[in-house]
Amino acid sequence: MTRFRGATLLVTGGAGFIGSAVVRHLLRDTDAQVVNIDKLTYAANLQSLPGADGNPRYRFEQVDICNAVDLRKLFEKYQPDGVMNLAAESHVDRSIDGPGEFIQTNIVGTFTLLQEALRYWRACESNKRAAFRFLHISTDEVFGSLGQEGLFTEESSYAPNSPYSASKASSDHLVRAWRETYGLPTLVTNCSNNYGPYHFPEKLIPHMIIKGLAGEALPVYGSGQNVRDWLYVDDHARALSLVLERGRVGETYNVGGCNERTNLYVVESICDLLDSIASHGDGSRRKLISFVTDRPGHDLRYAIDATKLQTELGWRAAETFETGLAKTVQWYVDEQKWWRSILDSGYAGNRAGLAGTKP
Ligand code: NAD
Ligand code: TDX
Repeated sequence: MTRFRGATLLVTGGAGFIGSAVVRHLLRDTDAQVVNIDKLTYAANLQSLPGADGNPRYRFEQVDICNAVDLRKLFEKYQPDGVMNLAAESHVDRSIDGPGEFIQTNIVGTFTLLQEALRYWRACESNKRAAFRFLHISTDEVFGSLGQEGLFTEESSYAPNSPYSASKASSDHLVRAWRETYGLPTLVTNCSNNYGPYHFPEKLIPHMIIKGLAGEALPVYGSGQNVRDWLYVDDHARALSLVLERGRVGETYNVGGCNERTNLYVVESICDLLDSIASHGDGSRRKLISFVTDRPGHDLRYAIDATKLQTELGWRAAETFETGLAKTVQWYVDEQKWWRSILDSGYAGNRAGLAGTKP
């Protein structure tokens, strides 16, 4: 292993779903020194980083990315070679009920992090300044909704529809502006829906696995015909370290696994996998599917063209949707301690996001 040898990377949001996959990947597959900066919101879980604490290449700092003073101290203390910004409020339904936190963390937090990175970067000696990278992790939701045809490319225009995606679009624009105006060496990735182990149970796939295991109703929004393009989280983590290492400064890269599926297909697949792994003696779990009120402003379809990442950086997804989903369902069956502790600490799995329903 020689990747990132001698390099220190600040990873914000490293106790979240994708951030923890990035931290696990960096510790397992590279030589990087990793500093996990996380405020520890409801979505964070340090149990998602087994073994990290004992690793001499790992440090944890409980810091809010909106806090400039604290961030400045971290830049001074660690003298990083790169920043990967994954700290965010990430759940669309929560953004409908309470957008304020999304504006704070996703926009003000990214702004604050950019300012402190810029201040630090300007003071670096020339070799360090030339090698420094700021990678901002974003979503395909900034492009809005596709119709039945077409794919999002790096040239797609921004048209965010939810408070969440609007806050992410805003942060992407800030990152671009800090590059164009101040020369900060930034890159942006826009990825499709992730799934895999350590995913907070409010999101579609873990929500359905946990409800399905309990034999409870499986709430599919609207007709279930909305399409998402699913990517196994470890494939995303590998893409991010590649872009940080070899991506061209100032560029954006789309990340996706060519796995378009309707929500109904996803939920039916989970039912079938659960039936085969953990039969509950009451017939197929497909009977539990229940169509409920649609999400306000529900985007119809997302689909990513990842050609640029594949041809420029040689990235390929290792998992298909079928292999990744089977692994994921098995993980939730085996690792019940991880998600039961989230339920025990008060997460009730109730429906969110109806506040925006139009009159
Ligand atoms: P997550 O909600 O699981 O984790 C977010 C993490 O950020 C948590 O650990 C939380 O404590 C931390 N955090 C929140 N506010 C913070 C703050 N002010 N300061 C410091 N830490 C803070 O989110 P995720 O699914 O891992 O998403 C990570 C990033 O990837 C986000 O930027 C998201 O927009 C983007 N993304 C997610 C997906 C997906 O499918 N989950 C897809 C594409 C892009
Ligand atoms: O109970 C549910 N029933 C249902 O039908 C839930 C929780 C979701 N859905 C639908 C809504 C979406 O069409 O499933 C789809 C996926 O929903 P989420 O898991 O909430 O993800 P999504 O809104 O697509 O956003 C996710 O992918 C892009 C992440 O949460 C974002 O952070 C990321 O940017």
